[in-house]
Amino acid sequence: MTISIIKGNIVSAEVDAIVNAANPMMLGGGGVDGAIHNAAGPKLLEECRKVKAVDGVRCPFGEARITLAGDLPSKFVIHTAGPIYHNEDEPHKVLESSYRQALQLALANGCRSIAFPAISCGVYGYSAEEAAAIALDVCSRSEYSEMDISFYLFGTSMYEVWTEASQRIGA
Ligand code: AR6
Repeated sequence: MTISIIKGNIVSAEVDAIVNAANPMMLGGGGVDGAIHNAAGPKLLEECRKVKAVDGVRCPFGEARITLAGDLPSKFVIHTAGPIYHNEDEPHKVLESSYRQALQLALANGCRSIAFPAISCGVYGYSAEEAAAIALDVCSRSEYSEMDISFYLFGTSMYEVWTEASQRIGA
């Protein structure tokens, strides 16, 4: 297993699957979700529309769904809706579940490499330090030891938070 911390745009990641910090409707949005849909083109939205919806919800908070990746270099996009920090009593459980479900879907679909953004650390309001500790804890579990995992962080401060958290756990 390798865990790489990269400062940059996740849409350029040449991996089997990139993870999208989506919302439960899974039909696009701002932030990294908007960047991924822009780079992938309309085929990604078509793929998302095929995912079964219940009352408009394709991906409940803390869950993950997989689609093909349109024009992106990756084969798949794994969409997860991380927690809205201030709406949850136990946001860490929801964030942990987002990372775990994304990794499990990647493994189940034969992926060996996966790229994550800082899920919930933008408009969903999660503290970067707390989120980095959870993300790295899940990703360093032995069940994912076959995976090459990279984190694409936007901006120097987010990159530094993730770098320090990875040094703390020796990843
Ligand atoms: N590559 C890597 N990281 C990025 C990129 C990019 N191209 N663009 C932004 N980030 P956010 P959330 C960083 O708000 O908090 C959407 O509207 C960004 O700087 O994208 O999970 C969805 O549709 C931040 O550090 O996701 C949902 O409604 C991190 O990615 C909602 O936002 C996550 O910020 C999800 O909110």
